[in-house]
Amino acid sequence: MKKLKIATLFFLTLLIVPLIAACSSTAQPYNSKEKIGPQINYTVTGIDAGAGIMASTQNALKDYGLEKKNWQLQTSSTAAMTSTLDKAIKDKRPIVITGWQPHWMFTKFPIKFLKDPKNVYGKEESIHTIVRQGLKSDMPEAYTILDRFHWNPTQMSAVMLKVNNGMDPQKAAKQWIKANPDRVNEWTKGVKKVHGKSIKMTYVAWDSEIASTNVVAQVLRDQGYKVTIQAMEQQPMWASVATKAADAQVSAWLPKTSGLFYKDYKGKFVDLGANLHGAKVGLAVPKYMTNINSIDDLKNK
Ligand code: PBE
Repeated sequence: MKKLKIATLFFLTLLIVPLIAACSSTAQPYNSKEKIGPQINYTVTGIDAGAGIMASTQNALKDYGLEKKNWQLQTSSTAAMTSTLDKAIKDKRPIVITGWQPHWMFTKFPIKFLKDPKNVYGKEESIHTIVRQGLKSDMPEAYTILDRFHWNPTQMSAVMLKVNNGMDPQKAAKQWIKANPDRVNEWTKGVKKVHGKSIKMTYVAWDSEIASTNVVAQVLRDQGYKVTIQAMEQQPMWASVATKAADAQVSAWLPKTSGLFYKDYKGKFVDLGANLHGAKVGLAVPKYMTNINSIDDLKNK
């Protein structure tokens, strides 16, 4: 019995020691005098595999010659990424993340976008509203509201922040609608009320899309619609509108981030144009990584 315990302990030690060693190589504070790659095991901390920013980052690793140097993109989730970022910043450790705006990560953490001289991520993006074909004639009231729906990054961030602080998204949407009657009135002015007609929206559970989808859904409810919203991966979301299984989505980041899906399903949906201007996507690092300012610096510094 005792022997068994000692043996177990011995093997556990064998397992744990290299684990600790592996961790400690990334647990050091950022050192601007050493190359950045080895300090973070050549890893970019990413989010869910289906996100456009993940595809763009794979392209960036190729185009900037980072893939050849064994840089890799780690898949996780927005929640896991922001929690890893939070811990890294508390210890002043180096980290490179996939970052985008609007998002509370840029208000909550001292981070900056890396310059993208090869323009892999594109400059500014807009978020578009995409509806199914035939919606205009089937549900003209909803179509008008969806067509008019637009807001700005500050307004979207306000809803996101409430949800990030733990509020239920539908409640956050209701509060925002109540506080912004003028903006909402721009979308609904003169539109006839309906009585319990069903409409379905699909979305991906990214913070920004949780905010926008819940606000639009609530405005449509206030108009008299019976609205269901369903979260799913990005590809099925596009397919749902293309096949008319869903009526609308407000989650198309263009021209680049959702660009592949836009191209794949072109002709099978109606693009109602931008509902938000001034979005941005790229790689980001904490501001204390003062000598890392461009994606090129990941290779050279
Ligand atoms: N995002 C947020 C998404 C779009 C919205 C930037 C994480 C993406 O596809 O990358």
